[in-house]
Amino acid sequence: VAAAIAVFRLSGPQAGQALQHLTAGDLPEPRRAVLRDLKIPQSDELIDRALLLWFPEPHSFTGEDMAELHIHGGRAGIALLSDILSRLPGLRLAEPGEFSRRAFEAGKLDLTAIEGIADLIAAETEAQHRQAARQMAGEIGAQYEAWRAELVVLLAEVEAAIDFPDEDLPGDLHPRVARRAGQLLASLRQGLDDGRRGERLRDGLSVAVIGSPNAGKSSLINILARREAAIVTAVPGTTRDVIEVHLDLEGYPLILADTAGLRATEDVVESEGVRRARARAEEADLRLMMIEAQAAPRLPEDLVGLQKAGDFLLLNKIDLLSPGHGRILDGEIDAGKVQGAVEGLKVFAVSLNDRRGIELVLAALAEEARLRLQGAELSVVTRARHRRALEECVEALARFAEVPLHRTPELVAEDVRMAARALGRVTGHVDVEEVLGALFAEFCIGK
Ligand SMILES: Nc1nc2c(ncn2[C@@H]2O[C@H](COP(=O)(O)OP(=O)(O)OP(=O)(O)O)[C@@H](O)[C@H]2O)c(=O)[nH]1
Ligand SMILES: [Mg+2]
Repeated sequence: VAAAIAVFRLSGPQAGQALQHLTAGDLPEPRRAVLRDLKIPQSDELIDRALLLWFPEPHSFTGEDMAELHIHGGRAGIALLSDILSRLPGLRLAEPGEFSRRAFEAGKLDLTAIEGIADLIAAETEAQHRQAARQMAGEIGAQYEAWRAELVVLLAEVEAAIDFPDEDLPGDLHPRVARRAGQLLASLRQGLDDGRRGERLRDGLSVAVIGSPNAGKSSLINILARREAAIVTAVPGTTRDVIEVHLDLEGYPLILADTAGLRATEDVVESEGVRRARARAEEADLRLMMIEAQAAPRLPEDLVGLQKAGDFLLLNKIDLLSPGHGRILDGEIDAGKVQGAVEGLKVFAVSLNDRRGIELVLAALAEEARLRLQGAELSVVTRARHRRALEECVEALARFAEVPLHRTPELVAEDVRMAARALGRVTGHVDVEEVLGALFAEFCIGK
C-alpha cells in the first residue's frame, strides 16, 4: 500500500556518507530538519524532494551516526531509493528490531524500554497505550533497577559480614541486613501480587464464547465485532475453528473467541473443533456460555462443568419463547434455577434477532474488563518473562531471609547474588560486580 510519507533510517558509520552521496552536498545541521533534493548520483536525476535529519553519534536512537530521509510514500520511489542505498558500500537492510538492538547494546535503552516500544506499536486500546508508553519511557525498568540497587547494597553488607572479622563491622549489621531483606522482600512480593493485571492488559482480556451448537454464538460475535467475522447458518455445527475478534470496551482490550458448538460427534473435523473449543474455554479469563432459551432451565450435558463463578450464561432466542416462559422474559431466571449451572453465573436473557438484552451484556462485559484491568498500567509485570524473573528473585531472597546469617554465610551470599541476577535479566543488566563499589561506599573500609 502506498502511504503519504516513507521514512528511511540509516544507522552506522556510513550513514553520513550515504546522505552526502544522495544530496551532493554538506551534511545538514545536526537534529534539524532540512529540505533537500535527492538525486541519483550518476545521472543527476531527481528521486524526490525530501526532508532530511542528521543525528551524529552519540546523540541518536542507536548511539551511532544516524540519518533519516523522509520521502513521498509511493511504491516506485521507495523501491528506487532502497535500491540506490543498498548498493552503497557498507549499507544493507536492517534486520527486524536491529535499531532497537543497537540502542540496547549502546546502553541507550534497557530491555523493558525496548519491549515498551514493541507494545506501543501493537497497542490497540487507550489503556494498552498508556501501559506501553510508561514502559517505553522507562518506568518499569526504573523499578527493577531500584530493586536491584537495593540488592546490591544488601549483598555488599553480606559480603562484608563474611570477609571481615566481627570487630571491624558496625555493631548492628545483622539486624540491619535482616530488616533490609525483609522490606525488600515485601516490596518485591507486592510487585508480583497484581492479579496478573499487567499481563492481561497487554494481551487483552480473553473471553471465550462457548455453548451448544446453533445457540447463536457466531451471531453474537458478529454483532459485537460489527462485521461478518464468523459464518452464521441454520446448520448446527457450522463453526469449527476458533475465530478471534478484538474489541475495545471503554479503552480496555478484549479478545473474544467464537468456538464450535459443544456436542458429541463422529465428524472428525467437528470433533477437532470441539476439542479446541474446550481448550479455549479452559484458558480464557471469562466464558460467555450460550444456550437457547427453550433449553433452560437445564444445561445440556456437554456444557456442564465448563463454567466458573463470575462467568456469563446467555439464554438466546427469547423471541421464540411462548408466553409460558414469562419468567425468563421478565429476567427472573438466575443461575440457581438452571440445572447443571455453577453458582455465581451471571444470567442474561437475550435475542440476537431483535437485539434485546445485548446492551446489558455489553455493559456487564465492560464492567468485567474494568474490574480485572483497572490500574493495570501501574503493574511492573507486563510479560511472563518479568513474572518468572521476579518470582525467581523472591524465592532466592526468601531463602536468604530465612537462614540466620551467621550459619553459612557463603551460601547465603549466593542467594542474594542470584536474586540480583534474576532482576538484572529483566532490564538486561546482569553485572553484579558493581557490588565491590557499593561495598566500599557503604563501609569506608578503604584498605
Ligand atoms: N430466532 C432467533 N434465531 C437466532 C437468534 N440468534 C441466532 N439465531 C439463528 O440461529 C442460527 C444459528 O446461529 P449461529 O450464530 O450460527 O449459531 P452458533 O452457535 O454459532 O452455531 P454453531 O457454530 O453451529 O455452533 C442462525 O440461523 C441464526 O440466524 C435469535 O436471537 N433468535
Ligand atoms: Mg458458530
